[in-house]
Amino acid sequence: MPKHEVDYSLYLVTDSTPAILGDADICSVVEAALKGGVTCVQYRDKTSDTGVLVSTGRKLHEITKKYKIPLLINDRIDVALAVGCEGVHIGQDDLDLPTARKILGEDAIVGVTVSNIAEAEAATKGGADYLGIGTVFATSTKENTKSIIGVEGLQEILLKIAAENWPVKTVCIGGINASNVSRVVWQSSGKGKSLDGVAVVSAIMAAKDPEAASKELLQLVKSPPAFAKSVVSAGQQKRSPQELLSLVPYIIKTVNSKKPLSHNMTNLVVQNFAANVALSVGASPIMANYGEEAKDLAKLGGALVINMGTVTPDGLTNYLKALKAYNDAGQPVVYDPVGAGATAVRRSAVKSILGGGYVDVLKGNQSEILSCVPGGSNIQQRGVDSESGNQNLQELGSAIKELARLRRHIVVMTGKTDLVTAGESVFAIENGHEYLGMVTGTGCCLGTTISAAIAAHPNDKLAATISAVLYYGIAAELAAERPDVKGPGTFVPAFIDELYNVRKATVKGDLEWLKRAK
Ligand code: 3NM
Ligand code: MG
Repeated sequence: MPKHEVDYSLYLVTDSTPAILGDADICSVVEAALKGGVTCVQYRDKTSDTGVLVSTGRKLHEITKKYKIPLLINDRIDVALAVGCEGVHIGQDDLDLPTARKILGEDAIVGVTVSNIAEAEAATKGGADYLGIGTVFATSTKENTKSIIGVEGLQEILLKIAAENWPVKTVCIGGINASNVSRVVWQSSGKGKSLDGVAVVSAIMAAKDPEAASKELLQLVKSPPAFAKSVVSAGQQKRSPQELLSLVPYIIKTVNSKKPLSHNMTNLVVQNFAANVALSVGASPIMANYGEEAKDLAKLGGALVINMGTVTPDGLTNYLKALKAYNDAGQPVVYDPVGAGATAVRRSAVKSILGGGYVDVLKGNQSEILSCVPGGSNIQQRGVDSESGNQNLQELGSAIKELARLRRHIVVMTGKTDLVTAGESVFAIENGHEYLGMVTGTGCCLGTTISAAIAAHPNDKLAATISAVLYYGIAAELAAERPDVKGPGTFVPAFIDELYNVRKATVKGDLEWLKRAK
């Protein structure tokens, strides 16, 4: 097979250590994997003597040839030459690429491990056929991996390859398994560039049934994750504010009739308030912080709110479990990165959550959202500028658009003007009242309100999110203007009343309140 026709979809890297291979026979495992659909094999053995490497390599090559699948040797050019297989895979600390190419010739496949853009550029320009990009997730398979780059680091490299139009194939490696592979492939792609495949060691080599494991992985590599079907479409983003506004009553009415589950993993301060807001907007709240419950709850057709206001190590583990459960079920998730930039713990939690799954809506105030920009935001770094807050709507709008495009989700940035975008237009909503900023938990409860709306409208999350923001802001105005409201304290119960009243009025067809939309 000419090397440009090689299919990298499911790339098996072998391991001969007892921890992974156990007492299985490497040739039998590889053959089973090939039966299951593995498309490329790398023989990687860091400890055996050269004689063993060559004899095992030859046996493996007999097998891979039967399946017309290329065999590559990790690191050892000499072994590859002795075996006469299709090529090698070299790491950054191995023999350099030009020398490997010179020894093996143009027809050989030479792949290179890279973990950043500079390495990717050097390998591509040096004539690598494919890049093994990693380490994506921490893995016990390889000791001393240099850097854990996450889905974000992987995507950064893929975006560069797309931008430069580099003619190189790509696979990712490190901690890839059946539970994350669809999501990683989907999330890492952007600007028309996707991975050509994934490389795995333990997910196949340590599997009880390597054939079945390979079959499953191959199918997952090629299928989008459950949540991908309801990502905001280009067409949905093109609608005018008027068109979206006309959908608001319908959205509120559907929440009312569907009574969707709003599963809140929220902070200690606002649990009670959030549950009452959920009830007022017509949702059915459950305040469940234990991740194990999420698998069952995700089947109930609701949405999850992850609010990391009082994050703990346990809490983070629970968020990640719940996030995965909702992603697997294709049910929507709102993420509220409370205090995102405030501490190292929170900055790291943001990374874990955004790298650990897909969130449909990211909602926070200006500094929280800017803390979610990979590598940090310019706007924030200028410091004093953040003082001017919402003055700079243009700049903030561009920042959140970029963020929304990168992660293909909706971003809601709250402030005096609330901004909502799915990556194309930025919608600005001016409703609300200063009392919202004077009582705790109103931001968190907006997350709950959005969760109710997107749970009821999973196929139009943009209109649902905008409706929720508008409804929430107007209910706050109506509450604040009531004669019985004298300040933030009396505002809270009035606000809960007005969320309820506005919903009931809408159901009856009374849309007077909506005239306040601005
Ligand atoms: N190379 P598993 S990570 C062989 O980052 C290898 O370059 C890596 O094993 C890199 O699929 C890795 O079991 C091990 O996590 C991957
Ligand atoms: Mg190496």
